[in-house]
Amino acid sequence: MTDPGGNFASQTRSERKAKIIWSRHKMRSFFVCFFLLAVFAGTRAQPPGLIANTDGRRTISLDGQWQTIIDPYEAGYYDYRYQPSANGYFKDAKPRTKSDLIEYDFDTSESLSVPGDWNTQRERLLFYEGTIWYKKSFDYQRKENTRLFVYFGAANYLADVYLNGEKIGRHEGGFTPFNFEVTNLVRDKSNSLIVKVDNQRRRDAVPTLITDWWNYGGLTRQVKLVETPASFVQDYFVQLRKGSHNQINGWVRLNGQKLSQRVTVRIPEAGVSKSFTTDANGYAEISFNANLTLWSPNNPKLYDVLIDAETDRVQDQIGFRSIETRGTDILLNGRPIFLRGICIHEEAPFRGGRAYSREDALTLLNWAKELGVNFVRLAHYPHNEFMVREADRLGIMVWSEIPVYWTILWENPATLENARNQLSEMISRDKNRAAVIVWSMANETPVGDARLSFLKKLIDHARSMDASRLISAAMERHYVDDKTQMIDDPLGEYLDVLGCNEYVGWYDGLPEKTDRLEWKSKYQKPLIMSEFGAEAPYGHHGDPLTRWTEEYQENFYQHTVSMLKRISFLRGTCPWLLMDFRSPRRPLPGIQDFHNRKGLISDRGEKKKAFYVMQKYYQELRESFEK
Ligand code: GCB
Repeated sequence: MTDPGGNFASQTRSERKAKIIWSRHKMRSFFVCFFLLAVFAGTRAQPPGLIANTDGRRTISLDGQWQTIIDPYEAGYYDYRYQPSANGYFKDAKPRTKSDLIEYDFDTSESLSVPGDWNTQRERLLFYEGTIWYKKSFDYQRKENTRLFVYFGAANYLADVYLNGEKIGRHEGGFTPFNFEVTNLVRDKSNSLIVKVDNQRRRDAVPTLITDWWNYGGLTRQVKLVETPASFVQDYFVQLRKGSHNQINGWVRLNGQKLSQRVTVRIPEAGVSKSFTTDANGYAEISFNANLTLWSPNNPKLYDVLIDAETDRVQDQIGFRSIETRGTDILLNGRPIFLRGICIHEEAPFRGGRAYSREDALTLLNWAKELGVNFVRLAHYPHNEFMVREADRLGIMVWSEIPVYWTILWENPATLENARNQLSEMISRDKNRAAVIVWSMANETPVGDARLSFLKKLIDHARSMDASRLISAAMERHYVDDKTQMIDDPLGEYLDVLGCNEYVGWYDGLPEKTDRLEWKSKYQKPLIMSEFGAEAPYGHHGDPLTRWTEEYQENFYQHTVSMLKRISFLRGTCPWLLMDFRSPRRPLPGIQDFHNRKGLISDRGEKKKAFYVMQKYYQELRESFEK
């Protein structure tokens, strides 16, 4: 488990500790360890954590083919007494004499593409859940006054990372980035970077054992080396203060030996140049006024923002907008809006498997635009950074969430810590993206005290990291009589915006059932109908009451849209969902074939009849809200 924003430091310490326990020379090692811990604790002014905006830095891509070993029994990790082995595959050993016994060889093993899930790269790995070892060799020209980090966009689910036989850290959570420093381990030639990736589902993990999406394993996002100066701008938060249209509030954090520096934040196009001095921890709060063109879907204005420290400079493109609620309204830049949304899974159009590229993001987001959206719900976990960056450029508002889904172990402190860490990493990566307006804490979680206390802690944590965005969660609702749906989940009290998933007309009755339904809420808050939908494979036809047909799905949408129009506090809709996706819970042969077919578009890009029902509704909404 990593600590919020501090994965490198804590892991290095604990891993060093673990290594010592396995060593034969216990006493000597103990003193070495004690010394290292003391030195480390002494010099660690603040946790290094995630490096922000790696695209704005000098990087070397490690994408491409990686050598891999499938290890279902974890023979490369545990010895035959189930103890961590000192000579695991991470040693990347080679026989030195003709008599040496070594039972693995990365270099003659098969390769896999990174980024990419393993399931869709080899037919026999489609259902594989377990460990695969990845190895990449690289040369590196070491430079004076330069630090080096290895950065992973994501690894699903548990990653143990080694460089040149030494463990550099562990990361848990399949959808958020992490980095480890390798400055002192890297060498000029033939570095061996090895990652053990394990996607075994666990009851105490986040997500837990059951989900309605494929458990794609592997190094699913980009891997790169990031170079920084010895003291560098590690992270920054540059956004409008909540409710303000011209006051920027935030902070800058440096990392390295020279922590106290003069830092200038510049927005040349807005004529802004403001200087601050970081404290002994490398931290400075920033606050200044700026006359800005605000970011909105109609004008997704991004400014070049430069953070100039004495020893480093980082450049980013940042938009500025305000987002708040008033009664049941959602206000963007002070004006009421309706969120015309669509849910999206991180599933690749056409080729299938995990989406990971800018092209994938653009295909999905442009389909969403064609539907008429100004909003997307990126379900059910943080998507890759391209999605959020492209949404920023295209003017699409984003709901981003963590995989606290269905049946989490609410009473387990380690599960809470894990969820909190994934939340930290999501916010940490995307906090400067104007497109992101909602952080969502959970999806369809059951009402109960332990769950409420768990989610309240996540909400407090999200607000402490970012007070400027709206907090939501996709909740359930219930019947108070056969014509009334009630939203009164106690969680609603702590949210800014209510999210609600409903499937009346699919899991609950036939589409006509929606005609008689009224909706009530205990809260004077805006509602986003965060899911509703019905399944139909593209091209499967029949009459409007025959399941699995495009006509049924169309009928479902027609009735649902009429119902939605009657909900006075509704301020957003996110049908489930843009594109069909793979799911282990959907075996029906000839119809699902292990896909959830609730997409308005098939995984081949074909638009189903229901697409046009939503498109028409969004056209009407746009006209009425923008007149
Ligand atoms: C839900 C879940 C979503 C499922 C969907 C369905 O409520 O939030 O993950 O895929 O229903 O299709 O049943």
